[in-house]
Amino acid sequence: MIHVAITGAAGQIGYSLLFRLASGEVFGPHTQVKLHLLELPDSMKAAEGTAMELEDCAFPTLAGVECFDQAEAAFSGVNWALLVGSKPRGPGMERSDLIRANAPIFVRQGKALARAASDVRIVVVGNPCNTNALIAQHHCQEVPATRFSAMTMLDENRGKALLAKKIGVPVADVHNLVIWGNHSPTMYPDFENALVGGKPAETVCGNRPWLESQYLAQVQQRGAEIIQARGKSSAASAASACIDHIRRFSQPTPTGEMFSAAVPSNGEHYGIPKGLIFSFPLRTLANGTYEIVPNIPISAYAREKLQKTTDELLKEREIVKDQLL
Ligand code: NAX
Repeated sequence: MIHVAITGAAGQIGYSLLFRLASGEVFGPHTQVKLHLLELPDSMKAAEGTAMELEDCAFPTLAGVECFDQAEAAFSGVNWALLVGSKPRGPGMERSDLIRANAPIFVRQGKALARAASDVRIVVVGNPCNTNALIAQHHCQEVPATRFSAMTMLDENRGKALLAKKIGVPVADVHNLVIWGNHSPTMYPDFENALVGGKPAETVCGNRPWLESQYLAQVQQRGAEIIQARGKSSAASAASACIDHIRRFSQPTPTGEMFSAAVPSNGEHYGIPKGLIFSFPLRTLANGTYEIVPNIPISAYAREKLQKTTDELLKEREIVKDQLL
């Protein structure tokens, strides 16, 4: 039996995510899943409604759903904690305001995880997800740091889909599109190391100026483009990316492949300062751990992009330094 806690369960990502977790598509048709839904007291009714709908699906793999408004109770004995809930950016709010507003949530949830769970993997989706993960991990020293990650899989999926569409190939032909750094407009979708049908993406695309300008900007700004079109932020695609993220960490990565997620830097790869939650190329190993894929060629062009996103993460860490004591 796998226990999964989802924070912000009554939100729009929660509503897309929960049914897929319950259906057996993530943990397989022979694994029972118990869902722990965490919400703010004001949203408990909505969470309970979603729990009723989950039961009404009669998924054979769903062992039960419980709703909580206390983090420690929700995290008790969970194997996965998906930290989706966070404060949204209000009108006129700067990114630094958002960082500060969310920090206390992740201090509390980090501490609650330390008390309530041990064999757990934590995935932070709620924004600013890298820095929120940094805070939660800091307050949960009882769990190995490598169990914490923040989601950049949506950026990877967006980058693959946009590239496939431009070149006119199926998205399944695009591999190894690594997202480096922060889940923010400074992220770097590494088209220089991506492959299309086994060949360098740049060669197949044949249009470096497009890759450097429109492509990069479109991946980095895709979230804003969706908000403008839909009037709401990405939800089903974010939930889908979260499913991909869990799967990628649960199964050995095929030889020659890699995927993107933000994990704690151990200070040994690509010059990224130790401790930052930074999106790297990763590979899951047969024993269930992962490694940061070493020695990927980094051009001078890419180095400049990595530096920019690193600087932003260092600045974000500085903004929340009083929450990291
Ligand atoms: P919603 O506003 O629809 O839902 C958020 C839910 O979280 C609400 O129901 C709220 O009551 C709950 N919540 C707030 N604080 C909580 C707390 N302390 N404990 C438990 N629940 C709490 O947002 P939604 O569209 O679902 O997005 C959730 C988060 O994902 C946002 O921070 C959003 O920015 C972030 N995203 C992250 C992405 C990524 O790639 N990492 C992409 C999609 C999305 O933008």
